[in-house]
Amino acid sequence: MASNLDAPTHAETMTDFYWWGIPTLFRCEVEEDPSKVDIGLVGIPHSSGNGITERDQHLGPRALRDVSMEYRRIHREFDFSPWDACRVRDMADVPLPNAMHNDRTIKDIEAYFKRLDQAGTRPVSVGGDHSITLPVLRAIAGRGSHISGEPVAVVHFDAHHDSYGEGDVGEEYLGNIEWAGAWARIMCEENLVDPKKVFQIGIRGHKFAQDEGIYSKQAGYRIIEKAEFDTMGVAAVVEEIRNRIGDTPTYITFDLDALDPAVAPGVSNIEAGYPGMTMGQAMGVLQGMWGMNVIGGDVVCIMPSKDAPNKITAINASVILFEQICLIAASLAKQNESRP
Ligand SMILES: [Mn+2]
Repeated sequence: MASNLDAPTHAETMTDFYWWGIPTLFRCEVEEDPSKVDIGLVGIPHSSGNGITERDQHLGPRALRDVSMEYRRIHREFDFSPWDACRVRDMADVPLPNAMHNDRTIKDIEAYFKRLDQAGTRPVSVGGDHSITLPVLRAIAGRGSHISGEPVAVVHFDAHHDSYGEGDVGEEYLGNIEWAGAWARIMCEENLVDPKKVFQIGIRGHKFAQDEGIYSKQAGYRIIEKAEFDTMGVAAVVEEIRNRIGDTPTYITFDLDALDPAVAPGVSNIEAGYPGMTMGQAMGVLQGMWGMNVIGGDVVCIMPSKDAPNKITAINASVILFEQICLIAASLAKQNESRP
């Protein structure tokens, strides 16, 4: 019988093929030790923060590990490879032993991200429902955090405000306090953000309540509803983001329902009735943020079980994650250059 002792290994031969081997986010190496990671790609398979709309949001990280394998790219617009600029690693999933209990899980997620904050590892998370953004911000934003040390700016893409509370939808949602529609209020109540530097972009659809979004308005968030976005155009939106935020540490959170259902059908709270963002509009804003001090990001609310057969929602989610990774890598590269 012929010996196959000299047969090549997977690591030696096949790593460039997206369809081969064990899927990781963007084909990155797996590394759970934050001290060895500059940008940590983290799965947060959580769905009890929005438990009655669609529950399969916890399947998001698995879907993105599959689809993003094919999207390990070099940025065409900026001729930039984030993979060469810094250590981008797949840090696997946040352990969620209380997954069925949202408010306990929010604490588990925060504890996990505090380890990243201590190490200075900037996170890019794959949700999960939108309740995951609050515990990430509690770890990396506001006074006492290592990564920012001050209230941060937030660029929030969404069809919905997610700042719901007493004035509109109610503070508690079927027994959950820190549910997927409350994070954008609580982040301000806890001084994790500078409300004048919070953008809510892409809000659309008929209202849930007469005063829907009242917290956002009273807090002073800059709300750019989709209708206003369409009047302003991408360049004006970018200009306003850059002017208002400047060098303030900035977090990007992207609910895929900000996109039009035609390009993102697999989302948990599909918003029909007014056209959502095109990928061109979303990419225009994200690429317009090049050079800003981006400290982290997430993409949330993907529903793999409702995606189209060609997985277009997951593919577009990969593209948005790639932009976030590039923005953070470029910001880290800039920081290293300016260091004496
Ligand atoms: Mn939403």
